[in-house]
Amino acid sequence: MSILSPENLAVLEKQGIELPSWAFGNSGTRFKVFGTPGTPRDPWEKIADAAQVNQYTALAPAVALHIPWDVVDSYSDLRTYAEDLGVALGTVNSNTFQDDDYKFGALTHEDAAIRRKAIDHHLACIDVMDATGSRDLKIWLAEGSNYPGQADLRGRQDRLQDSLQKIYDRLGDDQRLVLEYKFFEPAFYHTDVPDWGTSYAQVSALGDKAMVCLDTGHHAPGTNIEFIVMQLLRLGKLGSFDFNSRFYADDDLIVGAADPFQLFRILFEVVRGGGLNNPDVAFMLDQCHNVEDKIPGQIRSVLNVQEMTARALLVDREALTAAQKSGDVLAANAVFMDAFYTDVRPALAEWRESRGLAADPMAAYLASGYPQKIAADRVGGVQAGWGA
Ligand code: PSV
Ligand code: MN
Ligand code: MN
Repeated sequence: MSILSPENLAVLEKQGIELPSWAFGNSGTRFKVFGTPGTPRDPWEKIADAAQVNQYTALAPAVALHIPWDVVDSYSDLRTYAEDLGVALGTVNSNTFQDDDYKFGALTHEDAAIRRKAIDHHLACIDVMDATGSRDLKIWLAEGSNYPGQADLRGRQDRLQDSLQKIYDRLGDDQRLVLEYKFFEPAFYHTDVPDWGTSYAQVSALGDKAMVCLDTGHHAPGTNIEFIVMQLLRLGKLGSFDFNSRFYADDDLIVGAADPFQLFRILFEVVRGGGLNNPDVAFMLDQCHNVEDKIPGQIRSVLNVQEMTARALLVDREALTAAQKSGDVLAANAVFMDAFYTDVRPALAEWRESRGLAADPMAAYLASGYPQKIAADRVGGVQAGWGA
């Protein structure tokens, strides 16, 4: 008998993780961008590659777009193209960090004309969402200051609220705004949305259609991220995850690669807090593949999330609660660790086969001929966007 119960398999079957279009482009550090043969040359090819990930894993039913990195003439054509390949167009990410006008801020800028330009960009993103059928507008702001005294911290917070309100007011009934926080970078002294508390305060003032986006790589080292997950779920304001992993800063490495136990702890709080397969909580990746191939990198990522979700589902919640209530510290910890140390990979492979999928999605993709085909067909792949 499988170690995964029919109930747990039914939960896993519903899991969907949105892929970032930019994961399929070339990316790198400020030192060098290494190209990969077969890198997509346009948004259409990024979506075709994302569909491969879904084809072999049945885990990645949507692709997030980034505007203007993914600008096309017709978003409804792009939507049809994606749907024909079995994926939906997901979150639309705005970009106010690559324009000279935004050197000293966008939604927080002192100059009303620059704020207006940044607001209009977000309204244009919502137009894109109308055409793609996307629900979420994700806002990450590269705004802040480098030197004490450089900026009016309070004034910027007030202007941010005002700008966000104007964007929020344009959302359709079924659309949402998710505000992503990050504690540093590109600014180094202060950041205008540095933490979950600031994001929570800002989105709470907007209304029910505004939520917090938690990017796992956007916290100071040592932060207890699962506590934040618990708190945001408790408050009903966890709108989405950007999953990735990090050793040092915002490394954007494959989720679960740097600290699998942290991913387990996060997913346990998701399960415990009712966030799994909850339509209000979007699971997304936000990663870049600098040295590894992109499609296999995304396959590895979604499988990591699936494996760790399966382990989180294995926690014996009854035994855990009993140990917690009786103050049995070591028994409680043992129940938790037992699930973490359980290797679910053979059971997942067997289950995949029972659903007509390859037991080993990575091997199946590598044997499919697709990597060779795109390497031969595509010349001059694009950068992910950061260097663009
Ligand atoms: C920058 O840190 C960032 O990685 C944010 O996490 C966004 O989600 C992403 O870029 C795309 O704009
Ligand atoms: Mn992110
Ligand atoms: Mn980031």
